Amino acid sequence: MISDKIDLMKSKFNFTNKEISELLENIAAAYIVKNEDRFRIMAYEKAAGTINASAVDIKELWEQGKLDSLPGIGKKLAQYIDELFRSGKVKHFEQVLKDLPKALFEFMKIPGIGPKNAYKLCLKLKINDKKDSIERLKKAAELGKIRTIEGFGEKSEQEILQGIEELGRRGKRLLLPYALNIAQKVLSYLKKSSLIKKAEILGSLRRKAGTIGDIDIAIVSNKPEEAIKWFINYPHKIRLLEAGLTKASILIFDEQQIDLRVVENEAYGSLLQHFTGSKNHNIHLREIALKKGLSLSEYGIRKIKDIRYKIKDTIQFAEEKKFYNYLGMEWIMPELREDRGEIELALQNKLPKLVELKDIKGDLHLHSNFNIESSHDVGENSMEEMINKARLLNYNYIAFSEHNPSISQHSEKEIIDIIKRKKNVIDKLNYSIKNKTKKGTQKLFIFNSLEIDIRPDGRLAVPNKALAELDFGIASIHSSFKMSAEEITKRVLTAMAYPKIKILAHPTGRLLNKREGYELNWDKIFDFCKKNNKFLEINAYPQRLDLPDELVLEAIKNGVKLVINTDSHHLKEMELMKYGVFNGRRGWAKQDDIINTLSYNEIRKLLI
Ligand code: DGT
Ligand code: CA
Ligand code: CA
Ligand code: ZN
Repeated sequence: MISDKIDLMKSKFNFTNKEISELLENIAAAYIVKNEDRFRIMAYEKAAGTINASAVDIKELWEQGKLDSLPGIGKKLAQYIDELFRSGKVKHFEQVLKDLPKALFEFMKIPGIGPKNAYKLCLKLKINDKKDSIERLKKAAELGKIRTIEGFGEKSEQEILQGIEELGRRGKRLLLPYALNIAQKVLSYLKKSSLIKKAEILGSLRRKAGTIGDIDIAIVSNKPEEAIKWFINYPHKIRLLEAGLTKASILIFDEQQIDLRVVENEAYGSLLQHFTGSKNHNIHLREIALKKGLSLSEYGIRKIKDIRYKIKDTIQFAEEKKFYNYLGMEWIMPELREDRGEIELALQNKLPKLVELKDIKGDLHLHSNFNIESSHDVGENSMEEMINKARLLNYNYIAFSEHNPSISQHSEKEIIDIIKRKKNVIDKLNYSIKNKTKKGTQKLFIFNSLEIDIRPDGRLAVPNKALAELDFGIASIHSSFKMSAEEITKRVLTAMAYPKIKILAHPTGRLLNKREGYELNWDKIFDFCKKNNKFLEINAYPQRLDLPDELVLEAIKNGVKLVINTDSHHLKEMELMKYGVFNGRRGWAKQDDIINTLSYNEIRKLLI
């Protein structure tokens, strides 16, 4: 094992998670262009996704010799990453990439352009270099050159222009777990100094948004200048952006910006409020304050009529709660501060009590390594291992929801046989768990489920006879995204009308920083779910967070019940549940909006 050899290694090469993830994605793309084996391509895509969403620094894992603890990183890949940190490059990767234009990998970043089309564009437009490649592509589109390329039309030309625009808007935003990890490290560094009495994460990170622009931190210190000095000496700093008397900004190794504010304890509450945002929440709050003749700032609340204004006249708040109370409202949970109606409710003391991680009693979307032949995207751990993990998480129930066997590679009979075999295995597991569980200890129940592809026409990718073997089914879309909203809505509703299907997984298909979801007619979907007892998933996987929080709120307002699942393909991923809970909270989900807060007996009635 490589882990023995590389113990306590140090590398002079500073590859960030993002860079490694991009490199692996490029390899996957190169393999797609070269029509390589599907499974190999998927392995690279999966690894890239894992690294991108990882809360832990890959370099740190490598230093500790623990690369193989990452989901989706097999032995071969671990060796390549090892080579990368030792020598700054991977010979095999260079081989794979050497005859491909660099511009290809730039074009791939444009939403809606896949590797094959990107490659075609490079060849036909004769764009090779990375530099200016996007501008040149944009020019070509504007001049109507793209529609003349075989396989492209006026419509795709327009889509490319839109995609380029979106790429510009998107910028680089961090996924929540990664940003949280960085912020916590900075926080613990800050807390090491006796100059710093309190420290807290603010901004979008405190609001638990799915992606984070920059990291904001507030501290309390009686010696602000010295505290700032300590901050800007953070070991991972690569550049100082600004340092003043009460604030400073630095860039750290991944080009990530960290903004720091310092106050004395008496004004800490106002500062927290101000820099938690969101901007829209604060704007609305200011309007309300104005009507009361008050003006808000990071220093506190001031009565406007007081023309002899000096800082002294500002009412300071050490506690954030008191700040909200002064405005006649209850304290608002940071996740709610998006100006979606939370201020109105706070004024009436009617904010919802949001769901919490401890309310979650099970996970209904798990992929074990159960051998469903030729299914894509198989999990890495055995059912037994996942069951043990579920016990550690104190769950009452889980569902194994592997992907359906591929219909192109199996006869109906074979598919039915595989599903029957899985049912047998789960029956046995349930039986043995029941016998082994000691009296008085928590029982764990296992549902026999399946994640079933919704085909382009809405039919499910398994025969009805196989469906009959399941406790319930989860439907989801994994291909043929490009349809009109009406078509895709009809497609989804056709699938959900199967009595066995209870859950629609990752309902929009979005991948953060990568692709927008498909649009559905949500009124129709919500209406259907409510009338027919079907449930929409909040997929907790950090790159998905799907349903998005805005839609969680809409779903709940329409009386639709949701389920928060991790979609784990590895033991470790079962710990990602909290990100789904954050996302649910941002969409105002209460405990009774989420079905996997129910007891086993209650949820069983809903699903079977
Ligand atoms: P991000 O960093 O893009 O993920 O989003 P935020 O919400 O963290 O935004 P950021 O870092 O620009 O600012 C942090 C909070 O500070 C923001 O939510 C609202 C508040 N804030 C107070 N004054 C201002 C201001 O003048 N401009 C902006 N943009 N925000 C302000
Ligand atoms: Ca921020
Ligand atoms: Ca900021
Ligand atoms: Zn899945």
